[in-house]
Amino acid sequence: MNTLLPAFDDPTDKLALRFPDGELTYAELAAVASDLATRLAGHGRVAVWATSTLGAAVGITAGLLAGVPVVPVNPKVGERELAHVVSDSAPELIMAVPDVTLPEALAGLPRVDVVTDPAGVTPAELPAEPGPEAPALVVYTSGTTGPPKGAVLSRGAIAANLDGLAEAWAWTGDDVLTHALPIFHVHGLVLGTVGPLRRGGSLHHLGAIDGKALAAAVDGGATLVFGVPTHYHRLAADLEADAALAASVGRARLLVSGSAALTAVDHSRIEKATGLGVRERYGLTETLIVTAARADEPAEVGAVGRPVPGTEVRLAPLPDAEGDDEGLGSVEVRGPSLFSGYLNLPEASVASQTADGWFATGDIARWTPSGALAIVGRKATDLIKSGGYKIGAGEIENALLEHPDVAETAVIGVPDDDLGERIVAFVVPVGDAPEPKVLIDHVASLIAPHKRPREIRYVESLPRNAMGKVQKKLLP
Ligand code: MLC
Ligand code: AMP
Repeated sequence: MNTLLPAFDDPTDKLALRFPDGELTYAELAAVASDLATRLAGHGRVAVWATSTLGAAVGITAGLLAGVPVVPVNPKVGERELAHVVSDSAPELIMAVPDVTLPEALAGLPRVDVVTDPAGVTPAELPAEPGPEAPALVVYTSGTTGPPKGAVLSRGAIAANLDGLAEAWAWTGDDVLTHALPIFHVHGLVLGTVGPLRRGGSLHHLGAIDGKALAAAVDGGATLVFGVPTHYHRLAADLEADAALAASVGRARLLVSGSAALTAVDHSRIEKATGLGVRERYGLTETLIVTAARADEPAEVGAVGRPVPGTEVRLAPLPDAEGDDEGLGSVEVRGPSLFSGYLNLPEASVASQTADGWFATGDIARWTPSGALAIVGRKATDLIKSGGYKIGAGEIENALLEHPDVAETAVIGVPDDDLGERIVAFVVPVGDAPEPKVLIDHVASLIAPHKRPREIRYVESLPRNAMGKVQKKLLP
């Protein structure tokens, strides 16, 4: 039996994956993915060009069935970041759909075309499944400094987390999940793609967030909706403008938000439009999902639910806790869903743990009277969450400093109704200030478009303390 994806032992004609470019039943997916898996077996790590397409999802499924760790690559990633991901993860091949042109940095890798047409493909025998400690995925995530780190997620961690969430959300093989999340990060990949496949249910990927498409998906049988707060913010506007769409979405069983904080305003807009209270869940790439609001309890605005079954959460006292901060602590996590470490970074892996072996998230929270966790902030000012993406200020500053017109820069996140935080770069130009778009495009092409500043503010100097360190708190 495949312990990670048991539905592939005896695949049925039930729908497994539907993307804007095509769909496959379990029997069809088992055929194309097992055929591909035979070509992956025995490799160290394999990469997938992770567009929001059926082909990318087939590639990921094939890697998991082959027991070979998969590195999902953000297809929008810029040249500098891509070069880092490729050299750090050293994939032995790249899977992509046949008609796509891959960037230069991937040209040296053997390319394996992902076939999504099951016609004429016979299911192949799968290689022996590795144990639960074997790596399943390497997902790149930003830190405060340096390039993104590859978090290694084991098969057992993924299985344990998805089973805990299944308990919290009564998530079964009868559920049809719908979302518009990218499938190269934990949210859209582990929860949003491996999740339904582990349950033996269906995924209906929307491609992009849009109220009409979501309403149609729910009308077509979707029961469960996942999204980042920016998705719900945009959805709220669509649903307020069209009562029929709102009524359709309201027929879903459960709306779930995560990856960043959902504002109370958007929570109530969605509830008013659909009659459904959005359940929040909280997690990190390194820990997978830590807490989740349960389906059988009412949604609690501003709280992210209870620990996922199997996961332990504690709040460590803050060093400078004051009277006002009573009850606040930094979130630490222990349990079977934790990552196995950062690829090639043993010191950073050790540094992420407390002396007694808990993972220190860097988030600050308190318990609510009902026993749920409420996230109130994070320790690092140099981490920005924009649109649900975690972005290190240092990555952007380094990219900007590579531009000849930039003498000094400091990057911060400022509150934004749509993105949660908006990236703003304060720049001291070398001479005449270039058009902001020049610097914005420079960052987008070097690292990734979602890491580009939305705004450049030119200043004559940056506020610094006596040691010469930039005082970001003094930036407007
Ligand atoms: C814009 N674009 C550019 C550009 N400006 N491309 C190149 N150069 C430029 N200068 C492109 C973008 O790539 C994008 O393409 C399109 O134009 C619109 O850009 P955008 O405005 O930046 O996108 P936006 O609509 O703001 O994105 C919002 C969003 C996105 C919500 C869709 O932020 C998103 O997908 N967020 C999900 C993040 C996520 O999954 N996080 C989970 C992390 S795991 P295109 O084609 O992309 O539209 C985690 C753990 C947990 O956190 O708990 O879950
Ligand atoms: P990532 O590294 O992309 O996995 O992002 C993890 C971070 O996202 C966490 O440390 C939190 O700061 C944030 N996060 C995830 N879910 C939530 C949530 N529901 N509410 C607030 N913050 C969240």
